[in-house]
Amino acid sequence: MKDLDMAQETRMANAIRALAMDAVEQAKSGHPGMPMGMADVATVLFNRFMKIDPAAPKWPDRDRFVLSAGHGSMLLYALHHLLGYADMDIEQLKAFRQLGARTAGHPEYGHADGIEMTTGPLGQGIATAVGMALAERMKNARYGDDLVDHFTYVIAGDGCLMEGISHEAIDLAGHLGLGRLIVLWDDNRITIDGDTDLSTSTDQLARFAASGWHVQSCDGHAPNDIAAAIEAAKADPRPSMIACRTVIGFGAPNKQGGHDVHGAPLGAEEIAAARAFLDWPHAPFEIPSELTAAWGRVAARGASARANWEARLQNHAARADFIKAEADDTAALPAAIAAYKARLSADKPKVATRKASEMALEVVNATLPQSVGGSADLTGSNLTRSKGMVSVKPGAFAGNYIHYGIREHGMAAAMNGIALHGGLRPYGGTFMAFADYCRPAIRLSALMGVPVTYVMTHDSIGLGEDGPTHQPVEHLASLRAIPNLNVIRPADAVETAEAWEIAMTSKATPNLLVLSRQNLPTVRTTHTAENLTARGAYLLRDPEDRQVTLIATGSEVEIALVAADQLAKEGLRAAVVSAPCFELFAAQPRDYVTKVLGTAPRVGCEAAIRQGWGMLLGPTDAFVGMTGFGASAPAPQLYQHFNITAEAIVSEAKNLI
Ligand SMILES: Cc1ncc(C[n+]2csc(CCOP(=O)(O)OP(=O)(O)O)c2C)c(N)n1
Repeated sequence: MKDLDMAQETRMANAIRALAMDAVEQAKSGHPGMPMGMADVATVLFNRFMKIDPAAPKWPDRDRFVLSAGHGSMLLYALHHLLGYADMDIEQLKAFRQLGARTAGHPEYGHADGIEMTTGPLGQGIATAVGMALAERMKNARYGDDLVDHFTYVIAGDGCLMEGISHEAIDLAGHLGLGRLIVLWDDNRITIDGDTDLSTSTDQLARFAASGWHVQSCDGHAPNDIAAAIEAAKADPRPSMIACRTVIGFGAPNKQGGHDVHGAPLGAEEIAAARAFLDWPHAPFEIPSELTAAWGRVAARGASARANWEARLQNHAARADFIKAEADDTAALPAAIAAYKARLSADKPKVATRKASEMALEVVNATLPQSVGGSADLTGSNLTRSKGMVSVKPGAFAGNYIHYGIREHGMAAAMNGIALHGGLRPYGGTFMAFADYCRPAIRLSALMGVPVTYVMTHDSIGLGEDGPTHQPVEHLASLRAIPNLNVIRPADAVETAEAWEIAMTSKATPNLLVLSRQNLPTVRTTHTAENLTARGAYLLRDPEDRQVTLIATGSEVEIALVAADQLAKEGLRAAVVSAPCFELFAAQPRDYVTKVLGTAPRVGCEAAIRQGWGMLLGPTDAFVGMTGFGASAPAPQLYQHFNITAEAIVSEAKNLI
């Protein structure tokens, strides 16, 4: 960069330091240490490299910046204020961590423009950034350098690198050779408890290098050193990690370098000392116009890059396709699924819902070019790969199927990153029992409201001989406990098709499909154009003047129907409700819910624990399900052994009538 005013760049960094210490002081809570320590690195990154336009925060070809060390949120808010994001005025910084402010304790996706993801749970940022960098290469393979050509930068701390998820992420990025991913590690050798030598002695550079990364170290307070490292990182074809040696809380003369500056306000005395040390005479929250202008030049550089990009898009042969994918246009899917459903109701296949899912994916993937599949090394079991899908491989990103390896957590975070990047819609599979391995990333999908689809097969004791380690029992309850997550457990091929329609048209809610290993008959033998699964629960059998209501999900709907037949033989009238998605049912109008549930006593049936059935069953209603872990045996024997049978339902029903 020509004519770079080095002294001014230092003052630009000090503006971040001042805003961070003043905002934390005002809030009387927060973390000044990390923003003050990384202020020089962040300033060099944004001042000399970042391609962003605060006036168009969603511009598709912008560089992505992920603050993986989310506790240092004031670094991001200070940057956004200085860069001139319209929604980050000084009042927002004064209201740091207060109700209704955009400046939440940790950066939250959707709260303010330019926040690329929610961070705070350490390790999620770096792992999500892998998905963003992968999406960039996949879109680049589709549209070329003219439309897709950007970097993903991450600031990560010791905490992010200690978390297990970082291993999965680093391994995957190194294998795929995601050269557009650059991680700036805040190597300050401090965590909350004290020095890092209390708890780690890993050679991080060697670790990253072993996974195929390009690694360097720099002095995190020497701007030209930082810049040279970023230049070299950009030039290298491998993903890059730069260990930035920093002093936590740099600028607070008596506290810097120690863990006390990590997560508490500096206090008035130390702030005064810092002002003197940094030669920062300005009042709290006051930025001299010279520095506002300097930061403004970063935004101006981005605006001109965007204008050039817009011009290229205007004349590009793939313009319409690109715009459609960016908008995540799913308008064609409902009609395609409706036609497919009609065929299913006529054909009445008896297939596992994981197989039905594979069949539905033929329709989904033929209709939505933005769909990107994958599995955590269980493709043949999850049945996530429809015909004609092409594997993504190192150096070959034109495909649409990702082999995430045995990295469930890394997969889930990467899918968040792909969805957040935009232009692609990810789904990925594993065994339902291993939903626990990716739960923190599923929770973030829900919190951020990104429409990732989780394909969780082998959903109960119905998987049989693999035994209790693989048989989910409590997972449905624990996943249903996550707000803004649709947990959908379809009963047959028709409901599975409907579940896929919900998942792939969903805009701000992740969906988790819970699918059986064992074959299930088609219960929806009469075609309905309406997506009944979207109702959450509906009457599958509705006799006049019912005496009992049997409610079941997934593979247990078949059992409930047999039970209703047995009751009918004894002259007893049982309604049967299929309830594939409790969350969607809870969102229905009250009169619909009342109509479905009726006033007769109810028996619930699900091969899982009862927890979570509170909306469907009252205290005097009955439940046929599991109360503990499963066992290793063929599935039919397990259903008998655990008494999840039509006879058990009949007996409970008769007790209640
Ligand atoms: C998964 C997770 N575990 C624990 C925490 C709580 N926590 C926040 S910051 C932090 C220490 C992180 O140390 P480091 O990354 O070195 O940050 P620095 O002290 O340099 O700011 C911890 C344990 C968290 N946010 N996320």
